[in-house]
Order: sequence, then C-alpha cells, then structure tokens
Amino acid sequence: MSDYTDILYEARDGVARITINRPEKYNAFRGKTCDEMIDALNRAGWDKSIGVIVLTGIGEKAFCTGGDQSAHDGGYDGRGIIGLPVEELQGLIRDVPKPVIARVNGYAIGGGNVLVTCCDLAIASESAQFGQVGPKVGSVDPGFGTAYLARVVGEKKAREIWYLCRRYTAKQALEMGLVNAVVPPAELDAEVERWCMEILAMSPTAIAIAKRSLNADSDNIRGIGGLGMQALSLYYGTEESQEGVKAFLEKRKPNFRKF
Ligand code: 2NE
Repeated sequence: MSDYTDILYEARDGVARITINRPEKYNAFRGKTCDEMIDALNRAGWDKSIGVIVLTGIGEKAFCTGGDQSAHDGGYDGRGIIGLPVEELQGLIRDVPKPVIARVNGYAIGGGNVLVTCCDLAIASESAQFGQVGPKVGSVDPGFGTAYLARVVGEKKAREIWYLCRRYTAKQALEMGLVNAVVPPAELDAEVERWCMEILAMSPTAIAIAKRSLNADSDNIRGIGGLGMQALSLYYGTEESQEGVKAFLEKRKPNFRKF
C-alpha cells in the first residue's frame, strides 16, 4: 500500500515523517487512516536507512483528535473489534525498533492524546492542547490510553484526565511528563530536527534494545487493551454511548443522567 489518501509519508536523511492529513476533521482518524498509519510505520520501522520516525498532523490546529466521530455509527467504519484497529496501531508504535517522536502541533485529544502517550518521545508547540474526551463522547481507550497513561503521568493525574475530561496546556503536559519539551510554534520543526539528529548519532542496535527493554515492563497492558476493546464494542451498541456521539455531532452537551 503506498497510495495513501489519509496520511503523508516522507523518508529523508534517516528520518521518516508520518503526517495525518485530514485537516477538515481536525486530523481525526477513520479506519482507513489507521490502516495507512500501520502500513507506514511498518515501512519505516523495517527500513534500515531510517533511524527515527516522526508522527504528526497536518496544519497548526490539530495533531490528532482521535476517532472520527462522523464515521461512528455504533462502531467505526474500518476493520477490527471496534471498526478502528487502534490497539494494533498503538502496539506498533511500541514494536517498531526505532524511537517514534510525536510532533504535537495543536490539539492532541482523545485517541490523539493516546498516540502521544504511546510515542517514545513527544515535542510540543506552546499552542498544543492535550486531553481525553471519552467519557464525554461515549467512549474510552482501554489499555495503553488509560493504564499506560498512568505509568507516564502518575495514577492520580491519569484518573483526573479521564474522569474530568479537561484540556491541558503544553506547559501542563510538560509538568506532568506527557511531553519532553515545549517550544514556540515557529521553533517546533527545528527542535524536532535537533532531537532526531542526536538520536541518529547513536548506535541503532543499542537504541532498539533499549526501546524493547523499556517496553517490557508495560507490555502486559496490551492484553488489557484487547480485552477492553471487546468490552468497548459492546458499549458502543448502547444508548448511553450513542448519546455521547450524537451530542458531539449535534454540538450540544450530552445528557447521561438517566444512565
Ligand atoms: C478537538 C476539539 C477540542 C476542538 O474543539 P473546538 O471547539 O476548537 O472546535 P470544534 O468546533 O469542536 O471542532 C472543529 C471541527 O472539527 C471537527 C468538528 O466536528 C468541527 O467540524 P465543523 O463543525 O467545523 O465541520 N472535529 C473535531 N474533532 C473531530 C473528531 N474527532 N471527529 C470528527 N470531527 C471532528 C473538539 O472538537 C473535540 O473535543 N473533539 C472531540 C474529539 C472526539 O470525540 N474524539 C474521539 C474520542 S474517542 C477516540 O478517540 C477513540 C479511541 O482513541 C480509541 C478507541 C475508540 C475511540
């Protein structure tokens, strides 16, 4: 697969850049987007001329806003347990034997925030905003999106993020350890480039072993994710979940009181 419609792929000077290209949807992903990202990650991950992978979204508004709610009808429009192979995508970010850097240029919301969580490193523009929205829109990201988030930002903060669905600034994301660096928007590309060049100077095999070793401690979370997706597919069939999706699309507050 190389005729991508939902992403851009560029490989140059040892760095592969995967860019979600759905600006009209604030870079939300549908089934096809996930499949293309999986294809591109495999392509970059096993290309010996590539030492670092950068994941980002087109434009300045959004890095990624998670599942495309307009492609959600009691389930998403693609393959897999919930119609979005997100657990495969998240697992692959961890499995490719090279660092994946999230270049966070705007909103990293819902599944977009989970992608940031799963990436090895994250560098954000000062204008980026982060947060989970699942309980507001009738969804949840079990596995890496919840349990691994707690490893990254701590248990109490992860619970706050999921239970209150607030938005966090790039500075707050830095303070909680969700991102590694924050720079003014105009300096984002130069900063990402600097981090890539530093990594490219290292032994790729040592980096690959370090990555797998760092992964090992949290790999059990993958099983929770698979189990959780099965539960999520049942939840998506309920009136309660559908109220969340409908409310988002109708631009109103959800009413979950009767549930
Ligand atoms: C991103 C955010 C915070 C932006 O808010 P605001 O107020 O700045 O803009 P607005 O008007 O909400 O959004 C701008 C346009 O982008 C679309 C909106 O519908 C709107 O379109 P127009 O009215 O201009 O035509 N848009 C934004 N996000 C979208 C999305 N995800 N799908 C489709 N269209 C989207 C605000 O928009 C927000 O909170 N978005 C909610 C994102 C959301 O619900 N994501 C899914 C969470 S569940 C999930 O990701 C997931 C997973 O990770 C794993 C498994 C299953 C699900």
